[in-house]
Amino acid sequence: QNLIDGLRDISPDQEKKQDDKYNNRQFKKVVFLTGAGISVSAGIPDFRTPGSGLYSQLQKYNLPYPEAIFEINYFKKHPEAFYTLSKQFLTCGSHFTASHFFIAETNRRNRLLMNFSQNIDGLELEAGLPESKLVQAHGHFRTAKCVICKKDADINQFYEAARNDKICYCSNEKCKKGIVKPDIVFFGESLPQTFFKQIDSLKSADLVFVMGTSLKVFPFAALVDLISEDVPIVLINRENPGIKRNRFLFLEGEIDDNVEKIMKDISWDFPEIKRTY
Ligand code: CNA
Repeated sequence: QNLIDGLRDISPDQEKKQDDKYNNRQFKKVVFLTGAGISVSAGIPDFRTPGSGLYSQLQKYNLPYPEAIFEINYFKKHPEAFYTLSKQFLTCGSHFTASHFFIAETNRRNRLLMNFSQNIDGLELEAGLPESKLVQAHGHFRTAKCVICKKDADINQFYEAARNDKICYCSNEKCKKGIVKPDIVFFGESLPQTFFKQIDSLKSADLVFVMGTSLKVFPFAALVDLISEDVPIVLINRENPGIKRNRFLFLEGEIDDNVEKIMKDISWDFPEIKRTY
């Protein structure tokens, strides 16, 4: 609880009285490490929750194994599976959740250093987070490229093709056969440069929230090991994916309930946000 108190707004007088240790200290360089769990209440399934997660719902795609739908070599041979899945994503018209709002609000109150997200939905931006404070480690759906010649493609043409159960091919006369893929990082592809450029910012974090992730995907999962032992971590998740350390608070259970409770406790106003379940 003392940890969360460090997010409260304090007067300049109180600020002077802070000590260098963590007692009575106001956090000003907060980092969020987030995953699919923070978007579940927006109606977007995560990967690994048994039953409701995407990996439990892929029978209709006839995949050799669930991860194949996001593997670059499989995509080059069988793009239909990913295109069909994207269609489902594109039509769900999701709204940001309490977690996205909390992250954006931390930034509006000048406490956010960076949000490293594994999510590709971009709901952080919808909640008002500027792109400069968001590292989408696994890419996004805002731009697209040809998988062969890497020429930029029009993302709207990808959307159009996906909606009409077609495949979008490269417009480059010399290429033509390359399939267009949104700039999402598939298994077998490297992460965007911004991920590696921003890793250093973790070293100056004074508080880290880990929310909605099973920490199974590397190198993202390794970010937790880069956080200095004296920097507190607050985990908000249904289960602990294996974080063990001294300065550690685990808020177990539904993410939105915990995030809303935190904001109430520290008197941050937040809008009513509809949950889809
Ligand atoms: P994951 O492996 O599916 O883990 C999700 C975690 O969130 C699990 O630990 C769940 O228990 C937890 N969780 C889910 N719902 C809740 C809830 N309501 N309250 C509390 N905890 C909850 O997903 P990760 O993000 O760890 O895996 C990384 C993958 C998922 C990345 O490559 C993403 O691109 C990919 N992904 C992203 C989205 C998206 O953009 N919204 C959706 C599905 C998958």
